[in-house]
Amino acid sequence: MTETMTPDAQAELQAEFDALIAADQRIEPRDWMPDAYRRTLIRQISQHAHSEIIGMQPEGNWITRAPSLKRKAILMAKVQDEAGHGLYLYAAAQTLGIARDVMTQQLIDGKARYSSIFNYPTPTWADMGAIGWLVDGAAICNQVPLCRASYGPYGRAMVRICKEESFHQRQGFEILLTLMQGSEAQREMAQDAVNRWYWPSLMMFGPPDDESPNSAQSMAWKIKRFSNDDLRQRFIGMLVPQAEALGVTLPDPELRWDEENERWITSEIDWTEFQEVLAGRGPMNAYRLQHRRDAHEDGAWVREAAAAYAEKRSPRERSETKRGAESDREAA
Ligand code: BYC
Repeated sequence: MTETMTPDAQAELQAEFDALIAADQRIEPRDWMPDAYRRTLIRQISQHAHSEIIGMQPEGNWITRAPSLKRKAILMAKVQDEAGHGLYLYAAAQTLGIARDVMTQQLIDGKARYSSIFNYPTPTWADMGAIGWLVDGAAICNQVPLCRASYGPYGRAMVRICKEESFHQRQGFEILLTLMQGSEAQREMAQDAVNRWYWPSLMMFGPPDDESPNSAQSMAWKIKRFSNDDLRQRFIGMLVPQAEALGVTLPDPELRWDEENERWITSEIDWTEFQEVLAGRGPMNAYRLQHRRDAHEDGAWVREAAAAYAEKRSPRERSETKRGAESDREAA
């Protein structure tokens, strides 16, 4: 549409868009938006959706082995929440004109990114605690500002997601607290999990600011509100007192507060490891993708059956379902 417009009409639309962003108003799916803004949102939201879906795997690994019925019920509910987050996010991306099938195909073909953090293994029960505390904790830090993202459907999806993430973070903290109050072996298991997840959780915020090609533009468009390094700093500040309360040690001997510059000093993050994971060479990349592909293939009959069922229903039944869905939306 943009290509066939006169330069004046295009400039007017761009000015309206710029004014909405400057006034901190929301851009909605019906509004005109620059192609690059649309592409950036599709990139970020689809990556985020894929992260939630792949992120079900490391914890899914422990559902059958949770130490009690209560722990199992909580873990199942958490993993289901993650599926739900993936669905809201795919739906938000769809409002930008990309089909769900296309995004799914990009993921299973190994052409889409998803968060680096989910390419690490979960060998012990304490990993469930460390994921909740550190991974969901980092997610909250990163995602609370996204509730104010300039694109309406993304910001609104994030509000609900953040509420659930904060519950997830507390359940992880509580798993670690229980282990830390247990036997020597349990305390060691908790500390070992924290040692393994701490650095990858810091990498979740993305590369350092001076190596982050997308940050400046995403911040100008008010999609991102804070830089990768600022959020990482905020996250460390959140962890330090919580680690103390838990009785675990954060595995960084250099970690200290620099009073003068009001920043946390840390050891250098191993960015080579991060790049290796992004290139598909992390400890679990191949496994995670294969597992997702297998699940997609195993689920083919469900998709076919749902499509055949929808096809078989009379036009009247179909329009009733549609009317019902519309009134549900209005009620919401
Ligand atoms: N992993 O210019 P930059 C969850 C890529 S799931 C992989 O800074 P941007 C949960 C980046 O995409 C939560 N790739 O990018 C689920 C870019 O590559 P492309 C997941 C990364 O977009 C289950 C390149 O590096 N959260 O909470 O400005 C259980 C340069 O980076 C990563 C989200 O998705 C990474 N860690 O900033 C438990 C949050 N970091 O696309 C919990 C939404 C960077 O140019 N996303 N890259 O090829 C964001 O906030 C931003 O996209 C990022 C990156 C901060 C991640």
